[in-house]
Amino acid sequence: MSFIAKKNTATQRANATSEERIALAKPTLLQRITRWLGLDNKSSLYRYAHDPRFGYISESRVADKWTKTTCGYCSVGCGMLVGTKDGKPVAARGNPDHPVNLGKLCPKGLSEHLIVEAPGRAKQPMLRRNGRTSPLEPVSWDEALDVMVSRIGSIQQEHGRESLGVISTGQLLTEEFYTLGKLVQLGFRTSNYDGNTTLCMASAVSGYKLSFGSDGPPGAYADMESADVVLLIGANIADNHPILCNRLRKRPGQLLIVVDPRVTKTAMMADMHLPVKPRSDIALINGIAHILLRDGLIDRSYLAHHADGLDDFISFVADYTPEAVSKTTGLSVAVLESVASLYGHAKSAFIGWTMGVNHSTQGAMTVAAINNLSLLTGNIGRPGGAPFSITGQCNAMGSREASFTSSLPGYRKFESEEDRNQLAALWNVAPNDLPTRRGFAYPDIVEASVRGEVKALWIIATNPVVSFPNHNLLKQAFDSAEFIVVQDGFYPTPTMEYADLVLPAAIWGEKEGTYTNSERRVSKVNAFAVPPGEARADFDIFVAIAERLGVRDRIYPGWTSTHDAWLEWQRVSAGRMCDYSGFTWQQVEDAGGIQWGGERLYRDGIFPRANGRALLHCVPCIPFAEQPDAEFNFILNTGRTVEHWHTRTKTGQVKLLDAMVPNAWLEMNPIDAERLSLRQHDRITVTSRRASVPDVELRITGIVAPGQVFMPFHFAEHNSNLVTLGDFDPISREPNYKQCAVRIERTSWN
Ligand SMILES: Nc1nc2c(c(=O)[nH]1)N[C@H]1C(S)=C(S)[C@@H](COP(=O)(O)OP(=O)(O)OC[C@H]3O[C@@H](n4cnc5c(=O)[nH]c(N)nc54)[C@H](O)[C@@H]3O)O[C@H]1N2
Ligand SMILES: Nc1nc2c(c(=O)[nH]1)N[C@H]1C(S)=C(S)[C@@H](COP(=O)(O)OP(=O)(O)OC[C@H]3O[C@@H](n4cnc5c(=O)[nH]c(N)nc54)[C@H](O)[C@@H]3O)O[C@H]1N2
Ligand code: SF4
Ligand SMILES: [Mo]
Repeated sequence: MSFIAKKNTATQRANATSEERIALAKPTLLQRITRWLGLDNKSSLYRYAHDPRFGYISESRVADKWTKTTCGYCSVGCGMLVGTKDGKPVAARGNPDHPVNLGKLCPKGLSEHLIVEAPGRAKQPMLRRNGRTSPLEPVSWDEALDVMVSRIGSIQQEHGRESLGVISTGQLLTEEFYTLGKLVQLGFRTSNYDGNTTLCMASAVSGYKLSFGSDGPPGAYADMESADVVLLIGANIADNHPILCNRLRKRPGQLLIVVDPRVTKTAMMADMHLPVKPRSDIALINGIAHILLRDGLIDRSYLAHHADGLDDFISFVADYTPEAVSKTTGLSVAVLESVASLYGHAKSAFIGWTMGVNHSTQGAMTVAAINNLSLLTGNIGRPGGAPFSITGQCNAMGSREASFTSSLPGYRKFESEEDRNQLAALWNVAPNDLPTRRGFAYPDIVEASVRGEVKALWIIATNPVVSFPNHNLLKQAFDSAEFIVVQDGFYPTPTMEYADLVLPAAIWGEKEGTYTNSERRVSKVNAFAVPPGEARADFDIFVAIAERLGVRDRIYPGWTSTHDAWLEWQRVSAGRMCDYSGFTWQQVEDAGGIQWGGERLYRDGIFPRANGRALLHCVPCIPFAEQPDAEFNFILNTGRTVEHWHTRTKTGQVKLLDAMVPNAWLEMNPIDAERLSLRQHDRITVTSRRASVPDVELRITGIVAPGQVFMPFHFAEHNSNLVTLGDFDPISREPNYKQCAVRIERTSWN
């Protein structure tokens, strides 16, 4: 290049086009470095980095505008900056000023901007004109909404209002949950409204209510950071809440104890890993309580002032001797003694849990048992001491607080006349317009549809064909429903196979409002892109439906944006535990999120039960229902991996993530593989009493113990929920996703 530049005359340079002029010019230092690094447009590295097949477009990271927002994947609630260039999203970065993540993001967050322009977005309403066997055809919004309102209207007229079931999510804005709740309650007037949060956090909600009288995670991430001992039970944060790992070990001498049947990445980080037998956690917790009582490691003064039930509890846990608990859990007596001693002597102890606890027919009671430990040692309401449910989805908290899943808005109780009267007054409706008890929970909506009681389903931002347990039952429910609407940001999704009508929705990045994370922190979510095609924000869809139902002015007076919903939600939540009235959108954005209830709840030891005291529960450890036997000799555990989000409608479209984990696998211990003469990467079939999943890749690994296998639930093509069990917690109605009996064989193709 420099040679050419020298040879050219001044005239040549003067006549050259601007591009030629650049070529003729002597390369700048920057250009030379660029070429040396292989980043100029002739190098193979450059070509690779600009080939859309690889999904990595390096040049495009140079943004001309950065928008502050909150990550739309998990409940950690990381603050981020999304860079756009000429209006197109090109980069995502952690917001260094956000208190949750201080500039860090995990791989999903770092690539989240790529989902907005992914090819698989839903762009227009689609309708089947002649029953489920006819194709989905594009229709106008007017026709789509007219069909929806008239079909649901005639079904409700014939079979009653409760024949409509609504299944929503933990992934909308709080403002949208509030808006949807009003529509379901006062517009469609059905109480059969629940969501995927029952597949997820319902056990934590029920467990908190059992122990403390109300939902509401008592602790905060700061407690995880400052605790002497952090006990994580059935929570694999290294994969599923990666940025929370930054809180650990900041404090010198902090001990991390992880309870998980698998040697997860989180277990690998731990000072002590307790590889308990599946579902023996209650025995472990009761066993720790037994030792604490025996050794006088309890906080008698806290218990005397703030908790009931100690005498019954003492006699109940007498049977949970270290020897008995050792048998049930598979842990040695020495390990049990040492864990109890570490927990009991800690100045502050934090217990975090997630789906290894909640996904069980004893989920709610396991949560109550965890709360027992915190109460016994006074580890609640003070720095470092907390029982703490680590939430799942970005706004599962908002759905719990603002919608009607397990309570009326603002954690008001259906069964409380005072709560109903208060809400009716705020809404300017008659008190008897509000139901006196909650409707069907998600699995009960499904079962009611199988029975023919629920005839119309409206499914919003969830993908049950992949995520609901025991798929056969769900299929029966969908087959017998007369009319199914699926409202989703992507198209097609597996659930849309059953949809009569598809409503295309805007997603994260295209909407403005708030999410609330695991530690009750309300964070601002901002738009940096416009929805593709004719997709509309869920809020706008709800308002348009209200308009057609003729209730818009009554339920959304003067509302034009999610901010109007926010303002009303502030009034409705005022004075409640989840009080949003003290801060504005702007304040939330400026502060990088504000925690309702302050940093931690129950600082004064007063609990929202009738007498103000918490309650210790006697929780027996019951073996799980489907134990392995000669025919189905493995226990199947299901869960997640860091690269993928749930049913992969989002991460499946991010090539960088999808290429890392492109297909499902099954983990099996080398001892079992040898016994079955199976080799690494063999294709195997997983069979339970309900169904088979063929052609899954085998991973032989010590991550799982002998007799146990693990499979991710992310893959529609290898759907683990064909084989999982349709058993639900009697209190929370949460599914038992983590244990069922299966057999494993090499896939045969004849
Ligand atoms: N990358 C990624 N992150 C996510 C998600 C995602 O899909 N992908 N989803 C989000 C959501 S909605 C949720 S709910 C969370 C879930 O986050 P986690 O609960 O961490 O996820 P899981 O992998 O379902 O299950 C956690 C662990 O429970 C263990 N377990 C199974 N049985 C038992 C048992 O009997 N006792 C004990 N103690 N442990 C057991 C499993 O071995 C597994 O390691 O993650 C959130 N974050
Ligand atoms: N076997 C097994 N099954 C499980 C679990 C397990 O551990 N094991 N975990 C369970 C748990 S904890 C959970 S939370 C569930 C999750 O299960 P799902 O809720 O079914 O999972 P997602 O893939 O997150 O589905 C969300 C859907 O909403 C769409 N979407 C995203 N954003 C928007 C939006 O803004 N508006 C609209 N309208 N749509 C949007 C997405 O495209 C996607 O189709 O799975 C449960 N299923
Ligand atoms: S940890 Fe969760 S909130 Fe943070 S970047 Fe990753 S997915 Fe997003
Ligand atoms: Mo979840």
